[in-house]
Amino acid sequence: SNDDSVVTLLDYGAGNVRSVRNAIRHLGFQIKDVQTPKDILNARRLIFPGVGAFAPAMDVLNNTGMGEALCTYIQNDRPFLGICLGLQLLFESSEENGLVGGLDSEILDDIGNRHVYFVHSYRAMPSKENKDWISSTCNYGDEFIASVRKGKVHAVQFHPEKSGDVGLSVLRRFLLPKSSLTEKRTERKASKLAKRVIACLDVRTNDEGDLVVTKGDQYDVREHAEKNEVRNLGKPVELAAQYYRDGADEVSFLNITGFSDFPLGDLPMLQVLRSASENVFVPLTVGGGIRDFTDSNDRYYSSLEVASEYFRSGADKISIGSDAVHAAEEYLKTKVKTGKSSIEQISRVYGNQAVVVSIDPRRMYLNDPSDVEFKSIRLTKQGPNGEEYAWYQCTINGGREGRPIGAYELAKAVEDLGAGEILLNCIDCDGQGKGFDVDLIKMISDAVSIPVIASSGAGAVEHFTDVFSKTNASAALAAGIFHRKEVPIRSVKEHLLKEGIEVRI
Ligand code: 1PR
Repeated sequence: SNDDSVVTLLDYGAGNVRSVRNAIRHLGFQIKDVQTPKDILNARRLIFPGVGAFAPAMDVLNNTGMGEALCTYIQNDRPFLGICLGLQLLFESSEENGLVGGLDSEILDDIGNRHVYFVHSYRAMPSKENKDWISSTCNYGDEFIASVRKGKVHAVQFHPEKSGDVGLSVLRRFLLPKSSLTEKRTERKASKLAKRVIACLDVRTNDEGDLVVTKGDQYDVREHAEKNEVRNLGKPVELAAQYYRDGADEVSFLNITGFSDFPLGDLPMLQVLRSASENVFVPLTVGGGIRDFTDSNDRYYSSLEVASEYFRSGADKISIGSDAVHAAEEYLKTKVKTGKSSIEQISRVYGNQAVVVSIDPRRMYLNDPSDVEFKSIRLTKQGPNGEEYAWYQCTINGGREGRPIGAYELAKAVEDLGAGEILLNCIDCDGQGKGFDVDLIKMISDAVSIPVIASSGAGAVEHFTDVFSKTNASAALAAGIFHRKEVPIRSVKEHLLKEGIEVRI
C-alpha cells in the first residue's frame, strides 16, 4: 500500500470510534492503529477521535506513554486532527505549552453556513491566552471553542464523522493534499442551533425469525387481520441508509422486545448497528434492553457492559426505557444517588450526552388535578368525558405495565441522575398521525434543561412546525410517515425552513 493512503488512528478504547473508521474508509483511506507510542511519532498524519470522559482518557494516555508521544508529535507541527475530546485534551496540554498563531483553518473551507454536529458535556472557552489559535467558535449559551488550528495541528469540537456531507468534507480536506482539492472556499456565515429531525426504526424479530422494522398503533405492532402478523415495513440497515441520504439528522433504532430478550443474545441487532454505521454519517442511537442482566448460565452483565457493546458496534448514544423508570422510582423514594443505576454507570464512563432516556407515557384523564400526587396539566383539548386535566403515567415493557410515576417526575429524576437527553413518546398519539402531544411536550421541555425529542403522532409537515413553535423541543422524531413514504424528510425540512425554523439542509 502507498503511504499516502494510510492514516494513523489513536483509539484508546472508549466509545464509538467505529464511525470515524468508517468515514475514513469511505473516503478511500486505510487505517493504521496506534499500538505503541512509536507509532504516533512515525505517523504521516494522525487522527485522534476523543469519545468518553476526560479523566479516563487522560489516564490511558499517561499510563501508556502515548500522552508524551502525542505532545512531541504536536510540538513538531506534524499533521494532526483531534475530534471532540481530542480537542479538549489538546487544549489542556496546549495551555501549558503555549500554542500560538494560526487564525484560519482551511479544513473548514466547505462549511459555509451549513451545520455540523456537536455532542458533548464539556467545552473549552475562549480566553486571552488561547484566542490566537481559535479558528471557529460556537454560540450556544456562551461562546465556546468549535475548532482550533496551529500550523498542521487541527482540532474540532464537533464530530465531522457525524455531520453528513459537510463533515466528510472536513475530513477530506485534512486527509488529501491541498493540490487535489478545489480551491473554492465558501464564505463562512454564522448559523444557529438547528432543530433536528429524527427517523426512528422500531426493530424486532417477526414470527419468521427475521429482524424487521415494524410500526405500531399505540404500541400494538400486529396486524389485525386473520394472521395477526408483526407489521413489516422494511429492513433496518437499508432504511437507515435511505433516511441518511434523505437528510435525517439522526437515526434511532429501538429494539422493542429488548425488555424480554437479552440484547447481547440478540446479536443481529449488533450486526445491524455495525452495518448501518458503514453508510450513515449522522448520529445513531440504539435502545432496548439496557439493564443489568444475569443469563441462564448465571453470568452477570452490567448495563454498562451492554451499553459498551452497543457503542463498540457503532452507536453514538444509547437509550434506556424501562430501567430508567425503575431507577427514577428508587431515586425518588430514597433521595440517594447510589451511582449504580444504568443511567449513572453509563453517563460516568461515556458522558451524559451519550445517555438518552426514552419515556413511554400514557395519558390519564382527570376531572380534578388534586386527585393524583403527580404533576398534571390543563388540556388544550378535553378528554372523552369532558375531562379538563390529565397526568401522564410512565409505563415499562413497551407500554405493557403502568407504574406509579408521572412523565414529569421521571424527567426531572433522570436529569438529576445524569441523562443527557429525553426521547418523549406518547402511547395515545403513537401511529395516529394526528400531531404530537403538544401539552405533554411543553410540560416536559419546560421542566428540564436537557434536550427533549418530541415523538409520536407526526402525520404532516405542519405538525413539526407546531411542536417547534409551541414547545422547547430540540428535535422531533417520526416513524410511520417516513416508513410509509407519506412525507419525505426533505419536505419536513423545507417546510420548517419556510416557516423560519433553523434546520440542517
Ligand atoms: O424498555 O429499555 O427495553 O426500551 C424499549 C424501547 O422500545 C423504548 O424506547 C420504547 O419506547 C420502545 N418500544 C417498546 N415497545 C414499543 C412498541 O411500539 N410496541 N416502541 C416501542 C416505541 C415509539 C416510538 C415511535 C414514535 C413515533 N415506539 O419509537 O417511533 O411513537 O411513531 P409515529 O411517528 O409513527 O407516531 P427498554
